Amino acid sequence: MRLDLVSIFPDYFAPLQLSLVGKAIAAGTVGLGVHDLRRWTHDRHHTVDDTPYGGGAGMVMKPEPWGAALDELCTPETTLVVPSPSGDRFRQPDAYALAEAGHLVFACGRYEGIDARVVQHARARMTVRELSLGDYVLNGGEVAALVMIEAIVRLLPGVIGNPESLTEESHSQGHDGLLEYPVFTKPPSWRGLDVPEVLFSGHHARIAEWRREQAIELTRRRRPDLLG
Ligand code: 6GU
Repeated sequence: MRLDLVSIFPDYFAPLQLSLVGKAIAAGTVGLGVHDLRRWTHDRHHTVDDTPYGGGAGMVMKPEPWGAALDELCTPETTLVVPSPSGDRFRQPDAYALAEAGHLVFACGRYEGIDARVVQHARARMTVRELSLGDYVLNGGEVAALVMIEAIVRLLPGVIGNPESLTEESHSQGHDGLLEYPVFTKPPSWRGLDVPEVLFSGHHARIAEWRREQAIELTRRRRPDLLG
């Protein structure tokens, strides 16, 4: 997979060199390009924003630098991801769908957002997903892009050592969209707290049943919206 990230703060993406995503880049599973939007400005001050038509607080990102950046980086095969608090909610199925793409470009806006004509223009030329992490406001799309990239890249073939761990986790298909059951390791007793007896039984069916009960109970308590 090829990933191109456009931002006025390219340094935000330094952590992508760490851990699992960093290894995927080093191994060539992911090709990464990080681009400073100001490269596509031509004035002396490298201006990327201006006041909003219609008035109101804050600044809006100008369309010209974004248009030039996307013209250079995108093809009709690109999926353009635009992190935005007013986008569709990013969920695990979106991570799976985006992991199938050959080329993702993340357009990370700041201020009150990007002039709406940029997405309008791109929609006629490629697949565009405007995506939000949830119901809170970040200062820009960079941190949201980091979150989405981690969720996507870990699904690529060969990135996670044991692919079975993907099907056993919260929000996965193999777990029926339930939250994950609690997990334990040695020692069997720690600070007066004991690991549930059933996990020592070696009885795989009973363990699976206990884990499913725990997952359903946890989901009912914390995320009833996930239950049918
Ligand atoms: Cl994707 N962007 C910003 N700026 N704020 C957010 C968000 C995205 N998702 C939740 N809040």
